[in-house]
Amino acid sequence: MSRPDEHALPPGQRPAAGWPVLHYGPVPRLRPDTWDLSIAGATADGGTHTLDASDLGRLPRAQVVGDLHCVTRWSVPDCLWEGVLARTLLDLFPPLDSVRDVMVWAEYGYSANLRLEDLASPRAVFATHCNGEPLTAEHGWPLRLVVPHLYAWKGPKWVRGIEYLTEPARGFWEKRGYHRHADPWREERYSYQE
Ligand SMILES: Nc1nc2c(c(=O)[nH]1)N[C@H]1C(S)=C(S)[C@@H](COP(=O)(O)O)O[C@H]1N2
Ligand SMILES: [Mo]
Repeated sequence: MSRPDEHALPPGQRPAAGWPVLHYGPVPRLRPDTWDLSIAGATADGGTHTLDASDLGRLPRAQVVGDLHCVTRWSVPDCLWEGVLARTLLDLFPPLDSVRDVMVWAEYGYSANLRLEDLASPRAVFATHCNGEPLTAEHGWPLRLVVPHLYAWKGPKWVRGIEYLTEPARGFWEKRGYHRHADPWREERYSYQE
């Protein structure tokens, strides 16, 4: 299929048919009464900050357009994500100046490590909606991270926490042979390329 109006995809990627659902393990059941988001680790004030759904709902919202690039070689181009910019949370609950690395945690212990600068990029968004609709459970409701300039495994679905790290660490897939940085334009797929 030719898609002349499509912007270029990273090398080795092709457009998906529709929007695939892909994750390890089961879809977690949402417990709205106990759901929260914690910002922990090496925070500037030394505290752990916990936001419940209504706290999150009061934060400024934004829309960003960005692709999903799965390392298994499908991409979903030009999704309109809506939610809270990662930048907003980093500004409200900043890390110590020395922090360079972050772990984003999700239900069932899924995690992804990111450079702080990648999470701080202007299009990194903790999304609640896509293309005008609330995320479905399968796609990460009530909150998923999207970092459009990295492979999609860096965007946990069902996010529960942001941890500021004092030294680099590896998340779920990064421990299982995937790249710690995961720039799709450089095809940073596997850890042996590091
Ligand atoms: N919690 C969690 N988030 C996850 C994953 C996972 O296994 N668990 N898989 C990642 C991978 S590899 C991809 S490609 C995208 C897929 O998102 P989608 O199912 O909304 O298309 O979710 C990412 N986020
Ligand atoms: Mo993926």
